[in-house]
Amino acid sequence: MSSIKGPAPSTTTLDGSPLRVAIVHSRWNKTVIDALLAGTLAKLKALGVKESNIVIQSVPGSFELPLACSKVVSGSHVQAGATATDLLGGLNFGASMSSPRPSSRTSTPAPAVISMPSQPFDAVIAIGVLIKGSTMHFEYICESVTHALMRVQLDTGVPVIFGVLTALTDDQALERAGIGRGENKGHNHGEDWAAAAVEMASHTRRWAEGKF
Ligand code: RBF
Repeated sequence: MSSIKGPAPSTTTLDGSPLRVAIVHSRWNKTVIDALLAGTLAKLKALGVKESNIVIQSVPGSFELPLACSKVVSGSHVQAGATATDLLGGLNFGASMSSPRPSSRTSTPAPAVISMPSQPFDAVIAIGVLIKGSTMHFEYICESVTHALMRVQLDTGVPVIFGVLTALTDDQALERAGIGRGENKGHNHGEDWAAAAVEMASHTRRWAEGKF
């Protein structure tokens, strides 16, 4: 019998073309992270999100995700409100999918006119992979990260998509990234996270305008 699990398709058409999305991912369990990141990116683009409107940042582990998401959201508001002349050479979320630009300065910095994105992030996708080990770390990190990511989205009003796998075994994690070692490759949940980001970002924009 086929599984009854998983999200039903959205009842609204998903259009990512006006949206700006941040992906914040951890680097623990990199093989799985890389697959999830690829699935997320492919789906975001398939839903119309422009490459120039996707920003990717990484942090060491899942425990770092909530603060990073919070700062990325607030930084994007600073960026959107900033003038085009960046005398300080500061925030650089405009680097999009390429490598971050070094923020080093000479002693007499010339005013650099750069094109600053005028739009804060409409959604943030937090991606991490927690795999249970022999100590209590797994439980503590899962619990605190889950609660904190929820807090970030409620505090900022910007959807934070919960792309954190909490797997009991390596195989569980691999299957949820679509790269299972057995016959069943599983499903890449990154695709669902991208769709959730576009849907929640669109809803949030509409609801904020009092449109239902
Ligand atoms: N981070 C993850 O993203 N996934 C893990 O499975 C994971 N397991 C950890 C296990 C131990 C014993 C420790 C000490 C850390 C682990 N971390 C893991 C890293 C954690 O999220 C964080 O980056 C570090 O604790 C530094 O704050």
